[in-house]
Order: sequence, then structure tokens, then C-alpha cells
Amino acid sequence: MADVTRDTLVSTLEEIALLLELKGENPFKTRAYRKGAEIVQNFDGDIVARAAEDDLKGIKGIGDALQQKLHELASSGRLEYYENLRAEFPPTLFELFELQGLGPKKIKALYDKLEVSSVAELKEACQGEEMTKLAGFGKKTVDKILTAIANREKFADRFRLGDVAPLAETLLARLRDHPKVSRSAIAGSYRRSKETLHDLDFLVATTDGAELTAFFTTFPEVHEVIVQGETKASIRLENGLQCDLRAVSNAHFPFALQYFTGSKEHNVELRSLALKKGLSLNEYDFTGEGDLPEIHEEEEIYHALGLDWITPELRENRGEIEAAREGKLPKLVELAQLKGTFHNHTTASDGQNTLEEMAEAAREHGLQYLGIADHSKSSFQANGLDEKRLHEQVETIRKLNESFDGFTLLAGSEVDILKDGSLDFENAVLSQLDYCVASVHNVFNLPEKEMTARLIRAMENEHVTMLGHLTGRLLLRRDPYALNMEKIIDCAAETRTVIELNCNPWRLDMDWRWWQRARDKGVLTSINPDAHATEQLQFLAYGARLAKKGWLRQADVINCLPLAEMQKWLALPKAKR
Ligand code: DGT
Ligand code: CA
Ligand code: CA
Ligand code: ZN
Repeated sequence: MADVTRDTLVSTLEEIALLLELKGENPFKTRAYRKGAEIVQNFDGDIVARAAEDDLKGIKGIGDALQQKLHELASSGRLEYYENLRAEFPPTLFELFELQGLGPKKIKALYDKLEVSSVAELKEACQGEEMTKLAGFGKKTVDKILTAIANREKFADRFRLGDVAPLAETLLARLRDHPKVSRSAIAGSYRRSKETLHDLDFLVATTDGAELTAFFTTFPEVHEVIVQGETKASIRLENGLQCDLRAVSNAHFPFALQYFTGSKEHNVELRSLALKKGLSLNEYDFTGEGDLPEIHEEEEIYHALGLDWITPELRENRGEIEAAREGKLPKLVELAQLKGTFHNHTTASDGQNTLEEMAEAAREHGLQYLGIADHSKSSFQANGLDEKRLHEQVETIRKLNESFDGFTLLAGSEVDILKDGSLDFENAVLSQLDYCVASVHNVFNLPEKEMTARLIRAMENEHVTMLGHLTGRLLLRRDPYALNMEKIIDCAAETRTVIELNCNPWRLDMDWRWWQRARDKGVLTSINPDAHATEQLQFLAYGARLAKKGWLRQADVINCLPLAEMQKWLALPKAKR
């Protein structure tokens, strides 16, 4: 069954409303769906579970017809009414729904007045004259649409690490379990934990390449076989992701693993280093005059070149080879070293699980503490808490803590950074909390100077423990807002403000390329899942991978501190941290 979340319910109802509107249905009907979407979005409780159990009676604004549809969707993962409705429109119309900044009203105007029903048609319309004749489509709007289309093209054929990882591991396990496979791996950008990937590079050691490529091309997820040979196959999956398989002998496996892990830039450096030692390195072997090193494992290739083994995450030719030669590679942080996390949501704002459920899940994860940082009042779209509700939540947390043994909830807030850099709560309110995450959730389009000043002002507040999702980027969807990163990092170092490493696969923000610099200036990080549901605590694994990619060590990550030390650290004034 498809994974139904609150978002699924909300976006399905909203889409139904829009499709009914496009059909010219009675406005009362469309309004009922739109209102329903809003109620589901803001419902205080596990609306998905209640819908699945057909327990929606008495929720104001959700009538019988909507109840029945929400139940069907939540319990089966499908909604026949919605599927039939969609089938009445050209499938390309739904591309428009994915475009950043194109709301229902505009889609309706484009569809009704200009008969635009695909991104290609929209682009054409933007480049012509007709668009400017439409009300609400001034030059600014048209430019925005063109940017969104350009982004869509730029991001085509790429996938977010977290979106493909579960499937990648499933496919790998299938290869690993094949009786004729002795070793297997996913190399390429996946092994290097890049935040987005073009394709997956599977590798197997086997005596029967042809059998393995045949096996691979008959996986049920295959949409299209691109090539299939004796040692190599490429497939495209139903979700559009390309997967390559290379079958090699057990003796060649370490070389192939090294080569196909990349990066290309890292490999170029490595090969030139090998040449200086009279060795030629390729994807199969070392070749050269005289005695050749005997290689069974990938790490022995590095050792043969006088290097320490380099974690795949670091293989980007950003100083790792030199560090490996000098024995100066950092001991990188590991997932298992995380003792707690700070940025998590509950049903009090836009999360899907209650405080108790989140606490239980964190304990099951083996965490000693879980920080609750629900949204603040200005994030009304996320049902942000006002001072009164925040105060009640803090009281509830303190009470719950009395019932726990060996586990603690921390009371925080993800407080909005307002346009001028002031915060959504007064200091008197913030000082009641254990910590505070400060984030930008609106007015993303400030010029660089103003946006930088806005964040600096927030960091200068004594109560701001850390900045949340620093640049606001949504991978493959929305670019970061304009920031002077050097200044931000300097200010974080001076004010002792932590910069979060947000592990949501859509964010992975701050970008890994900046961490080395931040770390060298003494900036600390907190690896935070920004969990809006219990299962999203799993995002910590992506955070750990990206932290490695940023050269971070255990000491750079505050949530590696055990609870008691963490509390001592939080009790210090910022300047002493
Ligand atoms: P992407 O774009 O996310 O798939 O990134 P990669 O790094 O996985 O790139 P991919 O799949 O084209 O190739 C996998 C690895 O194979 C790459 O990281 C390094 C190696 N490789 C591929 N082509 C070349 C090449 O022309 N020269 C060198 N030195 N290495 C290559
Ligand atoms: Ca690749
Ligand atoms: Ca590839
Ligand atoms: Zn946020």
C-alpha cells in the first residue's frame, strides 16, 4: 500500500478542488474540498489513523462524502473518485501542479483562457504575447514561471539521495543474495553520499556475468532495458531512475569498486599519484614494471599508493588525498555516536505524531533525548503555537519527563525569524525553554545583504541556540535564498550559534561543501531530522552521511554529547559554549 500521510490527504483534496473548478463544477462543491483540505491540514491529532479507521464523524466541516473519500484513501492508498477525475484531463496537465509558484488560480486561468495543459505549452505561452493579456500575469509573474520551468529542466534526471536510498538498498540486497554473487556494492555518487544522484552504479563480483545481467534486467521495477550485455546492463526503473550494473571477477572487484565510486576528480589525482610510483591504475588492475602489489580489498589499493584508506564520502578531491598521505584524515562522526536530536515536530504544529509517540520512537532509536521544536505563531500555515500553547506544551513535557527513566524530552521551539531578523517570541518566552531553533519560513526573496543581516540579528540573540535549515533550499525544487555564507559562518563562530545540519532528504542544509570551513572556525553543528513523523527519525542516517561528507568529527556535533553533558552545555551562556 502506498504510504499515506497527512500531506497525501491534503494535496489530494486540494487537487480534487482544482480539477472540479477546471471542469466548471458548482463552487460550493469545490469549496467543500478546499475547506476539507484546510481542516485536515490543521487537525490536532492523528488524522490519517482516524481516516483509516473510518473514525471521522463529528469533525466540523468534513461531511459524509469527504469522510468516505478520506477513509478510502487512507485505508487503501487509492481513491477511485480522484483517479477517474484525473483521467478526464490530459496527463501533462499535472506537470503544471509541480511547478514552483504556480497556484490553482493561475493554472485555471491558463487552462481556461489559453488552453495551456503542459509545461511545454506554458513555456511557449510565456515567450509569446498572449500571456501578458491575462489578468494576474504581469512581467514579474511570467519571469517567475520561466525560472520555475528552467529549474525543472535543470533538475530533470536527478534524484534526491533519501528518495532513492530505500529502493537502492532493496535492489542491492537482491543482488547480494544471488547464489553466484560473492561481493556486491553500490558505487558512484550513492556511495559518496551526494545529496542528489543521476544514476545508481551497482557492482557485483561473479563468475557468471551474463546470468547476473539477465537477472538484473528482469527485476519487477524495470520500466525499460537500456543495454544488456555479458558484463554490463543498464535499466530504467518505473520512477525514471537509471541503474547500471557491472559484473566483474572477484579479483577485479576492489579495482572496479574504487574506480566506479569516483569521483572522477578524485580518480584523476589517484591515477597521477600511481604513475609517480610507476604504477598504472585502471578499473581492473594495477599494471607496470616489476613487482605489483597484491590487492584483495579496496583499502589495499590506497595503502599501495602510500595513503590511508579514504572514506567514500570524502572522495571529492577537496584535500583528502593529501590528508591521507600525511596520515591526517579526520576521524569522522558516525551515526551510532548521536545521543539525541533537537529539531522535531508534533501534532501541536504540523507533525503527524503526538509528543508521547515521538518520545517512544526516539527511545526505540536508542536516543537519550529528543528536542521538541514545534513551529511558532507566525507560521500559521503550519499551525504554529502561540505563547499560551507553547507554555502548555512545556508544562506537558516537564510532566512527561517525570514518568521517563533514562530518557528526556527537551522543550524548545522552532521560532520564526521575522523579516527584520527579530524573533516571533519575546526573550521572556524563549528564556523558559531548554533551547531554541531559529528558522526563516517566509519572505525568501530579500536581497543578499538584507537576508544576511536578518540571520545575523537572529544569531546575536542570546536565546538562539541554533539556526534551522540555514538556506531554505529544497533540493531539485527551490534554490537557497541569497546569503553571504562567509559572513554567516563567521558570525556563527563569534556568537557561538550552532548551525543545524538538517537531515530531511529535501534539505540536507547547510550544504556539505561549507562544513569544513565552518568547522575550522569552530562552528558546531547539530544533526537534526526535522522529523514531522516518528518514522522520519530515520533521516538521521542521511545526516550522518552528509556530516562525514563535510569532514565533521564527533566533537563538532553537539548531539553526540550524552544527556548530562548536553544539559551542562545548554546551561552555559552562549559566549562560554
Ligand atoms: P552521478 O552523476 O550522480 O551519477 O555521479 P557519479 O559519480 O556516480 O557518476 P557516474 O555514474 O557517471 O560514474 C560513476 C563513477 O565512475 C564516477 O564517479 C567515476 C567513474 N567514472 C565514470 N566515467 C569516468 C571517466 O570518464 N573518467 C574517470 N576517471 N572516471 C570515470
Ligand atoms: Ca552514478
Ligand atoms: Ca553511472
Ligand atoms: Zn522549519
